[in-house]
Amino acid sequence: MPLSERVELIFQDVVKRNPGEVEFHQAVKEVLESVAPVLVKYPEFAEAKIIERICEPERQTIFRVPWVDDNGQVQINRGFRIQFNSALGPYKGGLRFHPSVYLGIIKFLGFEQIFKNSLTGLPIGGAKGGSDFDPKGKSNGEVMRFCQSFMTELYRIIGEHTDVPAGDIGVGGREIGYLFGQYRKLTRRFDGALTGKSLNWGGSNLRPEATGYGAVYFANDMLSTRGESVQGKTAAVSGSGNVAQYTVEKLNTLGARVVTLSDSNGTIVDMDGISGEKLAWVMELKNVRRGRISEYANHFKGAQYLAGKRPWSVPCDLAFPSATQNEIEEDDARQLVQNGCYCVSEGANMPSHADAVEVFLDAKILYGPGKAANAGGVAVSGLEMNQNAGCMRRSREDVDAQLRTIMHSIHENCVKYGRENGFVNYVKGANIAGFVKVADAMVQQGYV
Ligand code: NDP
Ligand code: 2IT
Repeated sequence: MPLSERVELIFQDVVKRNPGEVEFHQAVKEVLESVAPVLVKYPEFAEAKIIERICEPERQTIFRVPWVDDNGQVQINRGFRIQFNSALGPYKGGLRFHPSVYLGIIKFLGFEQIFKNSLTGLPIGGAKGGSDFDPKGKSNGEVMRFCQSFMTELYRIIGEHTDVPAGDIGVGGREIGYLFGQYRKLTRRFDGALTGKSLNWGGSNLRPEATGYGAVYFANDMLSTRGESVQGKTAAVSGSGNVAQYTVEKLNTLGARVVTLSDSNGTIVDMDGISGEKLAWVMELKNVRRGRISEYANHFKGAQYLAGKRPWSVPCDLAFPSATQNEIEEDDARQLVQNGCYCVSEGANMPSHADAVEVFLDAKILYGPGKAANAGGVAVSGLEMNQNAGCMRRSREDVDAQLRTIMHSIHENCVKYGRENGFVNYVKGANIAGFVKVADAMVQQGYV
């Protein structure tokens, strides 16, 4: 049977075994399409059934999370941890708290994480977890009680050498604090079983900044292949959370002009640029007051609010999708390209729909997929694990230098595996480079 037919059958089996999990199917399809053509070079992968095994999580845990709200009512959420692949190291990946969370979302994120973590060059496997809990509008007390209940199950399956969760959508410094407190109480251990911790109790310098900074470093590396940089360019950023904020900060520092931010209700457009003092205001709005981005347009005259809209109709040179999956659809991608956007660096995980990816690749723009462009976050988490294990802390400068080196080497690997007649297909490059390393490790470790 021709190889592509075999891979297609494996994919059909994945769909059958994981019914309704459309985001997971989307993530698997993209990776299999990239790696299928190179599999002829690696007959040992077929013999060891690497593709079949890599699509099946090593372990999946689903649990009940009961908690009591401020009115004394019992609430019940569902918790997940998908420990997808540990061939390269302990499971590693974030926790997402968002009402849209279900098995298919956590599985797609865990699957992507395998290849992303492999690309960082650090010894970390792939996992993801979370809950359908919605932190929006909840008091600190409610968030704390939820986190404590969540950890009361999770602590059994995590640990510094086993599985090391971190943040993602809806899980930032506050949530990691409550989760770590409960972990420490239940286990009587103070160790690096979570990353994204606060600086004064085991966190790493630059972890909050790492994903956003990394996505900008990756854009700069892509632009350098055309003798350019982000300096002087106009950028559209989506989202207004952790990744978006530090993407804007780094773009400002490097001399770009950021004209948009958004949340799930709409987009703000500020053609003068969301610079220094305005960004500080956004950080206070989102991280302290936990307000909505629409308030920006009331506060800063000259800015506009596009209710219910995404940023992609605003003309830009560079786009940094930093909110959520499938936030760029085919029409959005066409509009971006038509308006002159020629570099997309994904801070979010799988923000471009498969049809949108096709548009970017057909237009031969610089398109950096999430598993490469946003790997800076987990890379600095890996450095946090390393610092915790050695009971030491690296300086901001040291971590930043390592982050740049890691992003640079991810870029080099994408170019190495993704070059096609003078064009770099970063999707293919990231998927193949990430996959081959994990597959080799799986072959060497036997059928487990
Ligand atoms: P935050 O919770 O800090 O911010 C999320 C932002 O995205 C908010 O502005 C939120 O708006 C918006 N958003 C969330 N869901 C949706 C939706 N369904 N539609 C539109 N907007 C939405 O999360 P992060 O910044 O940490 O994460 C953003 C993205 O980056 C995610 O895809 C995440 O997986 C990815 N990522 C994060 C890393 C990290 O280190 N934190 C590392 C690598 C990738 P609203 O307030 O309206 O919900
Ligand atoms: O998607 C991601 O890479 C993250 N949310 C960060 C994971 C981590 O372990 O730091």
